[in-house]
Amino acid sequence: MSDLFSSPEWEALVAHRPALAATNLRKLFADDPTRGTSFSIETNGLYLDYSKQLVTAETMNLLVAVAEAAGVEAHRDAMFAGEAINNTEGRAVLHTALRQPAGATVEVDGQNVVADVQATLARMREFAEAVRSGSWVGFSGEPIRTIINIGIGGSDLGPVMCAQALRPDMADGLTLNFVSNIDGADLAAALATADPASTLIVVSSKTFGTIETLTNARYARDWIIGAFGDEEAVPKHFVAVSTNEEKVAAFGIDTNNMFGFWDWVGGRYSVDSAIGLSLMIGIGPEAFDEFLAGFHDIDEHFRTAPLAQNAPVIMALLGVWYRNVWDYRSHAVLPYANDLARFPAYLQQLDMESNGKQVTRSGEPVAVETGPVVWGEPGTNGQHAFYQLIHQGTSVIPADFIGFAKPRHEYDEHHKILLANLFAQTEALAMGKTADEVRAEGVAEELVNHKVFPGNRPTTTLLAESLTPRVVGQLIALYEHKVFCQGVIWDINSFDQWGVELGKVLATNILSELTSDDPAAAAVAAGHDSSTCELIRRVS
Ligand code: G6Q
Repeated sequence: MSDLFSSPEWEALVAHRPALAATNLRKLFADDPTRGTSFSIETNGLYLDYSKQLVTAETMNLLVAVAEAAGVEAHRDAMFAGEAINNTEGRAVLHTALRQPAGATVEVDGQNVVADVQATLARMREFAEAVRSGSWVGFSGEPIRTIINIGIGGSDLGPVMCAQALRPDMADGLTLNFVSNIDGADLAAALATADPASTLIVVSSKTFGTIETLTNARYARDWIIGAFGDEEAVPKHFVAVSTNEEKVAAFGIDTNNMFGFWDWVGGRYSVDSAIGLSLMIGIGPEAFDEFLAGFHDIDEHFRTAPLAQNAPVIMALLGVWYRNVWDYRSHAVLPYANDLARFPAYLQQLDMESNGKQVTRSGEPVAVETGPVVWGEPGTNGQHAFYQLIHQGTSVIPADFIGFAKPRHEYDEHHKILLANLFAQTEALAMGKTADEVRAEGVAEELVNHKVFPGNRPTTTLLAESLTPRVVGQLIALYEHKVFCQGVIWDINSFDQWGVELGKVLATNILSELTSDDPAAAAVAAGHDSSTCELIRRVS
């Protein structure tokens, strides 16, 4: 077990809490007129304002000392160097190699993986251009108008989130749809609006063994074959993205139409690999290159900036401060950009699948609490829904607000109202409203307590110029590295996900019962608990 949590650095951090409990954000701002700028960092056009966090300069020094004691820098360097830091799966963790510029060198087992990455990117670009230009045609000679990406989890959430975030970059006349759920309603909805003659199905699955994806892909294949009455149509309407050539071939997709990646790319870290193929077709290879460049901007910042001026490190440390020292259990991400509607869901997987762990890297019980519940919705919608609890509820919920100086639409007035709301929310959360201030407004005494805002509720504001492909790449990398640093401090493996296995195994068993002649009897015979037996009986 890590001895970080009995180290002087950790003890000093914990002992520091009363100093912050004795003050508040109002006082901290009143005492230091420069606070708004001194607790901020700017990197590659991203501005991170953490002045509305419950920290002082001393807090930050203590937190950075914890990061140093945890060996964040050495772990970071090991990840970038391709060491097998995913110890429970014996793998390197090299999503950073996916966005290295051509010509860079990162070796895994003596092989320069950047050259492999660039070779795949070149094939993806060529294919994406062929589809976009109409030179790739379907079986009956029609150009492709609809792309359906079939994948789930890490093979869906990244492309779907980015496709929405980058709506203004989407090619005219191309529709991108995503099918993930094994609920047939998902596939039915996508196929209902698509014309097989002009539809390309991208089957995205790292393992090519995921039941949801393979079932959806199988039915989509039948849909294509049924439309043309000819199996020969499949190669013109199906491509695969996978690491598993054998299974792709066994499924019936020509491996010439397969785009590969590698076991050192985790599913939730794979949107910048060939898993981004549907996105690349939608936004074009140049915009996809910009997207990758955004990741690389933050990789370089993370790799080289001192810990105290390192944006993902600071975000990680603030999370540790609240999760472990203040016992705040959830973390909200609130983008003030409607096109980032799926960003919280994307981060949910990135953060909760990575850091929702109960044992250390060596398998001992963790010494402290690990990942928080991550959630969120775009502003201003959330303001009319759940912000009440963030302002006046009994739980303190640290939040990241994300905003953009310039919109990518023509409605400037809308954008000013949006930004005004963003800034108003973080100010209200920090400063609150005292009973005296409420009374001074002439509020009746019996309503005063109802109208008090406690304030002192911590937020970070992330501001960028505009929601471009490059900025989307930057934002993802920022959170990837934040999650990484927290995993190092908590001494957990952020790159495995054993917690998703048990449900998959039980579902396979229950499926065989549900498809038997007598599901209720089969469930009893299998020895399920009485609740599960009754539920199975009711649907059979
Ligand atoms: C991500 C997870 C998981 C995975 C899906 C899909 O880190 O491993 O979400 O991406 O289960 O897996 P396949 O891509 O293998 O179908």
